Amino acid sequence: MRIFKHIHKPVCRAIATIIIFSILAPSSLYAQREIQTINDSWKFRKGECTAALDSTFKDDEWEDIYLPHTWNTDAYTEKDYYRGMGWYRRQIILPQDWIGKQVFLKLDAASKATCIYINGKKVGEHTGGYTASTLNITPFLSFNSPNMLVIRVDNARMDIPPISGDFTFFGGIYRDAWLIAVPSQHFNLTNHGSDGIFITTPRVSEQQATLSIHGEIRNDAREKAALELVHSIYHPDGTLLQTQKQFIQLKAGETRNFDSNISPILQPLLWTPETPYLYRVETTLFNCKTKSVVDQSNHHTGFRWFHFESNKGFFLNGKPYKLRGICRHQDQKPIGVALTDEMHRRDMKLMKEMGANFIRISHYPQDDAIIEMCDKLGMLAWEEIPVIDIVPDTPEYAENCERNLREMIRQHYNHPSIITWGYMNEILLVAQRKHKGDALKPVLERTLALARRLENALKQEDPTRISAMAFHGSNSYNETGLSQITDIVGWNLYQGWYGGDVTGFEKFLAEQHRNYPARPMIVSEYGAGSDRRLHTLAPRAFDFSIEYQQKYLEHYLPVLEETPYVCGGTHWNFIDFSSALRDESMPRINNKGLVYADRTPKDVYYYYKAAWRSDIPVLHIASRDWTRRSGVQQEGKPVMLPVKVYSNCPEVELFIDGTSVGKKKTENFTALFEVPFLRKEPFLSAHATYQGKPVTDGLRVGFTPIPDRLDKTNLNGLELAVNVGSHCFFTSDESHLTWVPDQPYTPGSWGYLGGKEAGTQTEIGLTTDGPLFQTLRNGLEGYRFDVPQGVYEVELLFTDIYRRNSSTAYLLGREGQQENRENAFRITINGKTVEDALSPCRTSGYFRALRKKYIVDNDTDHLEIKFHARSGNSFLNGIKIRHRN
Ligand code: GCB
Ligand code: CA
Repeated sequence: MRIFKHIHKPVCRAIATIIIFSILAPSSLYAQREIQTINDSWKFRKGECTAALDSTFKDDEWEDIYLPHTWNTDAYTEKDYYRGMGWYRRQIILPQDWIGKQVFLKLDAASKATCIYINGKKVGEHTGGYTASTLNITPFLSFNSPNMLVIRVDNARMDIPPISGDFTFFGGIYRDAWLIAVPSQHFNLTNHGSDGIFITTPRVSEQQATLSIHGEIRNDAREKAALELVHSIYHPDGTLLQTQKQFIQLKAGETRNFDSNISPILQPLLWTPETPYLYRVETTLFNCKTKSVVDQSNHHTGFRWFHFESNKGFFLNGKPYKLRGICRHQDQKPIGVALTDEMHRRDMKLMKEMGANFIRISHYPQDDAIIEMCDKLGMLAWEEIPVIDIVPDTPEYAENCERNLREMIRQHYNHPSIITWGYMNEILLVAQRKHKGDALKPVLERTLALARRLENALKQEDPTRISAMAFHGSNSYNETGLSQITDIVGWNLYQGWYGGDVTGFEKFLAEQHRNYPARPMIVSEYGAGSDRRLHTLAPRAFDFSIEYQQKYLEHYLPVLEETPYVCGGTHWNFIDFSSALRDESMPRINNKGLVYADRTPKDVYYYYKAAWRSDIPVLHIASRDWTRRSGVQQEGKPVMLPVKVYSNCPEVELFIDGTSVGKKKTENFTALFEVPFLRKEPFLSAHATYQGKPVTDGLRVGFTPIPDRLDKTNLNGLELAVNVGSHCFFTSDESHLTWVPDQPYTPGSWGYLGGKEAGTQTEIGLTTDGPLFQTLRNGLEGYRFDVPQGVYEVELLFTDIYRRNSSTAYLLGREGQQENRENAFRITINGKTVEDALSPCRTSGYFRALRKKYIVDNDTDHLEIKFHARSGNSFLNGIKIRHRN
C-alpha cells in the first residue's frame, strides 16, 4: 500500500506539520539511531605486533593517543618516512540500553589499509586510505564485559592507490572513529561506507525541481516487521514542504530497496555559489507496532543544473560561470593529516573569503567536513581518487581503485556542490619516464584498460555528474586516447615553472582548443613555488622568490579569466603542503601555496581576492611577506625598492612615513610603486576609494641599508652579508640577518671577481638556511671589498654541489647539477694563505653547509679574498664581513 501526500508551501505548511505529528504522536519523536565518536582513550604502537590481538595483551607501554592521529610527523624531517604497520587498541564498554541493537563501527579514514579485530576475532578489513568504512560488529560484542577493539593499520601497501605522487602518504587513523547503534530495523549502514540513502534531483528548472530518494531497509530481527517510511522535505528556511510515506512489511532478515519520487517542488530556490540554498531531506523509519521511530537519516540537497560547453565554458543553472578554483591537500605542518573538523572548515572559509567558487579536492577524497562546507558555502567541487603517475602491474590494484571510486561516489553522492568525479592524475608522467619504447606498451594498455573500467564504474554509480582526468602538459594523452575517455579534461600546466616561458601557457591552451574544438577543458593545476625568505628585484623561474610566484600567477590568472573556452582553473595548491620526497628551498614541503602551512595568507592570496571579490573592497600592501627589507645604498641616498599593492579599487595612492609616493591606476588588480627607503622602520600606507568610500591599509616594515662604499662611519655595527651566486635577498628565519644579492666588484665598492652563477635544488644538510647555500659562484677568482684599515671578521660559506645526486626529488623534469668532481682550492686574504687546499666536500660532505671565519688585520685599503683551484674548481656560496675595531 502506498500513501502519497504532497503539500505545497506556503499555504499548506501548517497542515503538513499537523499531519506528521499525528503519525508520530503516540511515542517518542527521537530517532533511535545513536552516534558517538570513539576518538579518545587509544593506545598506539608503531611496528608489527600480532601479539596485540590477544585481549589479555598488556599495552601499558604503548603510547596514549587520541584520534585524529597519524604516525608520520617524521615526513617533515625524513624523506624516508615510516611506512609499515601501526597498531591501535581501545576498550569498548557498551551501555546496557544497546542490548538488542545493531552496532556499527565506522572509520572515516585510516591510511592505507585496516584489519579490525574485536576480542581477538577478525571482524573485517578495508583497503583505501581516504574513504570511510563501516562494519556491523554486533556479533563480536559482549555486553557483560569490556570489549577489546584492535585495529592494525598499514601504510606500506603497494596494491592500493596512491603508490606514487608528490605528497606524503601519511599513515594512521586520521579522521573520526564512530560507534553507531540502531534498532533491528534500520537503513543499510554498510553500503560502501555511506549511510545508504541516495538523493537525486533528476529534473531541475527555475519553475520546478524533482527529487527522488533511494535506499535500503533491513530487518535484522527474528520476526517480521511492519514499518512506515516517511520522507519529509524542508525548505531552506526550515519549514516543512511536504511529506511522503509508505508502508513496508519486512520478513525476518529481509533487506528491501526503496525508490521514492517526491512530487515536484515548485519555484525552487536554486543552489549557486552566491546563494547556496539547501533543502533538508529527513528520511524516517517508523515501527508501526511499537509506534516509534527506529531509524532516521538527514541529508541536505540543493537544486541546480549545469553543463560544460567546449566554446563557452561552464554553465550553472543556465548562466555562464567561470570556475574560479583551487586545489587543496589536507595536511598541516607539523601535525600531518590529523586535522580536526574545524581546521578543515577554516580552510574552506579562507578559500571562500578569497572569492573562489570551485575546489578540486585533490588528489583523494577528503573529510566530510570539507564537502559539507562546499555545500554550505557554495563551492562547486571536483573530487577524485588518487590514481597517480603510473598504473602498476600489481594484482588487486585495479580492484582497489574501482572500490575506492565507488566508495567516494556513494559517500558523497548527496552533496549538491559536487559536479565532477575524477580518477587519474598525470597517469603517464612516471610511466613514460620509467618505461621507453616497447616496454611502455603494456603500461599504456593497462592504463587505458583501467581508465575505461573506472569510467564505466563512475557512470554506473552516478550518471548525473561529469567525469574528469587531469593530465600533465603532454600530447601523449591525445595520442593514446586517454583524453577521449572522460567528459571533460583537466590540464596541469606549469609553463614558466618547470620549463619554458609563461606565455607557453596560453599557447598550449590555444593549440588544444584548435585541435579538439569539441572538448571542454579545465586548467586543473598551475602554480609556482615561493619561500618567504627569498626576495628579488629580478624574479626568475625556480628562484623560489615570493616575487616570481606573484609574477607567474599575475600572468596565468588573466588568461584563465579571459579565455572563454577555458571553463576555469584550480590553482596548485591552496596550502604549502607536505611532500616528503621534495627538496628545493624548503625540504619536505611543496611551497606553491597561496597560504603558508599554518594558513597565514601569502600576499598573493590578496591578488586572487582582489580579482575575485567585487562585492567588498580589497586593498592590500603586498609586503607582509617582505617585512625585513634591505638594499645597497649609494652615498646615503634613499634606496628605491618596489612595493606592490593588490586592490580591486581603480586607483591607489601610496605613502611612506606620510609622504606620498604617487597615485597609480590599478592594472590587473595591482599597483606597483618605486618607493624611496631611508629610515630603519618606515610606515607604508595605501589609500583608495571603493564605491565612493575611502579604504586604507597600513604596514610597518624594517629596512637595513647596505652601503655601496664602505668607510669608517658606515662600517660601524654593519654585517655585510652577501648571498653569493644569487640575485635574491635571503633572510634567515633564525638570525633574521638578510644576505643581499651578489654584485660584481667595481673600484671603490665591493663584489665578486669572475666566475659564473650556479645552483642546486638539492637539500643542504647541517643548516636551516638552505637557499643561501644552494646558490654559488663557480670558478670565481675572488671577492673584494674596498674598506679602510682595521681588524675584520671575514666569513666564507661553502657547499659543494658537484656530485651527481641520487635524490629522488619530484622535479618534473628539472634536474640539479649533474657533474661529478671533487673541488679543492687555496684561499688567500690580502695575499696571505688562510687555506692551503680547502675541500668543502671533504670537510663537511657534499650538499652540506660549511662556514669558516677568519680574523684579518687589514693594513691596506681593501680586503681581497682570492681562490686558486688545486683540483676541480673554486667556488663560494656566501660571504660576510664585519668590522671588529
Ligand atoms: C603536478 C601534480 C601535483 C604536484 C604538482 C607540483 O602536476 O599533479 O601532485 O604536486 O604538479 O607541484 O609539481
Ligand atoms: Ca648563495
